[in-house]
Amino acid sequence: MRKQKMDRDWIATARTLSEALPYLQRYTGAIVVVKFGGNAMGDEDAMAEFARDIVLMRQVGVNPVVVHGGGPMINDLLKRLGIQSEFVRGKRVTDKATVEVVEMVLTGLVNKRIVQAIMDEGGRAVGLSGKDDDMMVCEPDDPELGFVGKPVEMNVQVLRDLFKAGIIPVVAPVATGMNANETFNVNGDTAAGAIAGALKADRLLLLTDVAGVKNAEGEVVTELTPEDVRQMTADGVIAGGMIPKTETALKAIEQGVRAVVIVDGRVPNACLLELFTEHGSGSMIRS
Ligand code: X2W
Repeated sequence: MRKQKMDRDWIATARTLSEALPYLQRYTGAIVVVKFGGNAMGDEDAMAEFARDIVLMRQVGVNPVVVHGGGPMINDLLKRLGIQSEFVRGKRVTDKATVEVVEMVLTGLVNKRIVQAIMDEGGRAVGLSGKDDDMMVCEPDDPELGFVGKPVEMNVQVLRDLFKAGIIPVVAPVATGMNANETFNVNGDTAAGAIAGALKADRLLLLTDVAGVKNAEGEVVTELTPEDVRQMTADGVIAGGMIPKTETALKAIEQGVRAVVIVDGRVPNACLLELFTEHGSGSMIRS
């Protein structure tokens, strides 16, 4: 029903849409890889809001790829099965029993949940893992970590085929190896970086639960060059959990990704804020 009553600021809503036009035009046909971590998908509302943002991206001509994590969900099932698990330098030590659980949880439960959320918002999504069409082929990352993979060969044609069909690919970070019947557990950020690099994506958005990269004074830096990142890492200003993200960012930029943004996923509609407004969100790394 048409409403004449100004029960909320509809004029501002229309203005917001109008102001978005130059951004919408800029991103038409762009490839945007979004890493959606397990911590960000906790509640149903956050999942629905994320899915809606992704569907909106697709609707305005962007080619989004969702690469997800699911660390907390893997922890839950390992615990229920009585399997101990530990992390070394941010990566899960993955033995044979663990890699089976990782594959079940990521390619099953988590991947399908995201596909369903996107479908519920009126998009079209197809779930894949790095095994599908040999998209991501890995070598062991480090002998200490067992079946943790380092991507060494990427075949992303299947993603381009899905873009052409108007379908949003949702990728679980589980990969194949050089030998028959190998399965590797890949860190979600690493997988997103490798996919963005192989696609030479326009943007890689790493959704996190922190405000962004902070300087020595504790303030969020909104724009950094790879050189700034190297310097801040050498100075110990970038440390802990931020290191895998900034390392992923540097590598992706080397491979031809135009910009990587470490986005504060706790902010409502964080992806839209980053792509379609002047404001942006989090820290952007580019040359
Ligand atoms: C991760 C894969 C999932 C992931 C793991 O086993 O937890 C490695 O650590 P989040 O939610 O993005 O942390 N793999 C090797 O990255 O999940």
